[in-house]
Amino acid sequence: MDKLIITCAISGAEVTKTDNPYVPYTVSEMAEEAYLAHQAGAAIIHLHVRNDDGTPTQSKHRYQETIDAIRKRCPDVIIQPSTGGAVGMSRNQRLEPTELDIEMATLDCGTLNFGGDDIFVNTENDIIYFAKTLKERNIFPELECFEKGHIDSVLRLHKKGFIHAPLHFSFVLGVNGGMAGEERDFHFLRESIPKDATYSVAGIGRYEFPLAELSILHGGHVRVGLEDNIFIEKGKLAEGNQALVKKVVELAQKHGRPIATPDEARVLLRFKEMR
Ligand code: KMH
Ligand code: ZN
Repeated sequence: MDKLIITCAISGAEVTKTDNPYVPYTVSEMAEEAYLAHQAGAAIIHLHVRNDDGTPTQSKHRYQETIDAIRKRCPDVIIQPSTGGAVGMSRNQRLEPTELDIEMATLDCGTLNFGGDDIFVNTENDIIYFAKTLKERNIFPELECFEKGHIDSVLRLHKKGFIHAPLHFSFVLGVNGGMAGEERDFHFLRESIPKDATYSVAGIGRYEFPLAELSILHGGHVRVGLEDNIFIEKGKLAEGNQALVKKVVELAQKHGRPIATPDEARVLLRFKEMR
């Protein structure tokens, strides 16, 4: 089995310090959380940025400041800005960080309810537009799929030439409005993608570690972080992103799966083969 690529989603756009005081807002908090996660074994930092008051922003200036601060602390880590942003943001707002010198970003592959009255909108034209923009800017997309229909959309758009190989999926499971993260859901999704595609799994809330372990066992990769889950165990808040990454590393050790460095992750995901 390949080495395990761990992504840490350090901040997200929705979770707040009221939920967990370790959620980073400021540039220096972001850099510290990214550094600690990387030290523990994260090869990729999935990044949303915030204003100092915690409100989400897709400002390319704020991303640049944050990326510079992270690169100062851990120059080799892969930084993966979000193009999902927060619910309600426009296409152009969401794409702002792709104007920067980055090697990877998310590409959200379908619309879904997002709890309460929220809808996370990703129309087919949005997906095509985002895919085209990332391709033109030579940015490697991680294909965020919140349910099986999103995978089907990716495969159709790939066939039509809008989404290009190498295909690297992220199954984000357990969002209120998306697919749950039970074991059968995981198997259904991993069996639905092409044999030469890679995938990572992000379990929301209580699904985080059970899905991480399944993915470790079946050759997939793993995303954890305060964006997805604020607890280290039932009822106990995680004391930062590092604790969540460490727990995945322990699971990987238990199952004999070594951890990939950022450079090994670049090779495993085939960054150089973008075509
Ligand atoms: N914050 C969510 C609305 C992504 O980063 O690409 C979208 C999200 C997905 O987190
Ligand atoms: Zn995100």
